[in-house]
Amino acid sequence: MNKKILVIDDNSLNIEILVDLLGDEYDVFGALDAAMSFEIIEENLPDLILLDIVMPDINGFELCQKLKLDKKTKNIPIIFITAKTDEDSIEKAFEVGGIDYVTKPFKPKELLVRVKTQLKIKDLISNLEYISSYDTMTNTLNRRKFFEEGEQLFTTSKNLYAIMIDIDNFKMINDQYGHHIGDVVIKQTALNIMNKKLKNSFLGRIGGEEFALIGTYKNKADIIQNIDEIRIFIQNDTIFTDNNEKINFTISSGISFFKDEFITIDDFLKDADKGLYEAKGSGKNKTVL
Ligand code: GH3
Ligand code: MG
Ligand code: MG
Ligand code: MG
Repeated sequence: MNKKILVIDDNSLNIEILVDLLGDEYDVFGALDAAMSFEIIEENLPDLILLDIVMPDINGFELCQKLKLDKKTKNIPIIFITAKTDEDSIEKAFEVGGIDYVTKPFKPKELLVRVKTQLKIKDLISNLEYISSYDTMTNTLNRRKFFEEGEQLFTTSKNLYAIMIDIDNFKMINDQYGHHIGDVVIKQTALNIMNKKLKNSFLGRIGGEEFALIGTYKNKADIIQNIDEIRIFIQNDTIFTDNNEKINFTISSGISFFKDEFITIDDFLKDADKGLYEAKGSGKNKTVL
């Protein structure tokens, strides 16, 4: 799929020139003012923005500032493309969050390579963000990111639940079938939790075969029912080894609902962990509140 570039310029001729230049390689959208650019962004989040400075309603500096304040658009690289050549404008462009500055009349090849370079850097940053936030084996949040997101939720909401999930007798699976199959079991567990994942929640792999969920609820009973449905689904899900041997396995979970006495997210998860400990001690393959 082509990368998307949004050109924001009050002069439609300037937009046409840039569409001609970039249109072969990229999907180029044009907007004549701020209102139109917000409409386009809503429908088609661009990978990069080329932004004029002098425009009648909101000027390019103000628009850039706005885009950098919005969570949805703050990571889109913005290259200013303008007839203004004074140093103050160049300085301001970078201060408001622009990543590059090109003056009109521009050199077409130069603009192309500048665009290409910024798109490449954006890809690299996205990859780094992914690697630093996700567990690559299961595609769930890694421990660090789970706690970061969880902390945020913990400080902003009260109608929260936390769930600790642990695969039962996992060591036996590793010992009997080998680490490779152990990994498959972990991946399959993550997939099954994600597929049935409770809405408005974060799922993280916080240990070897241990997952945690934190999220907001409307109805406590629904949460308990959902996690128990996941438990039953996993119990009935079969994995096959390379020799077509069938493997079935189970999980245990502990649930906690937020109480004012929890000062930190660790207190909250510890309470969920108590339920998990109880589930393990009373025969496993259980969900305990
Ligand atoms: P219980 O039912 O009480 O949870 O027992 P268990 O055997 O599942 O629990 P325990 O926590 O003692 O064992 C977890 C094992 O998971 C220990 C470790 O060697 C293994 N492990 C940790 N990370 C990985 C991994 O990424 N892949 C595989 N295959 N094994 C892992
Ligand atoms: Mg203009
Ligand atoms: Mg275990
Ligand atoms: Mg464990």
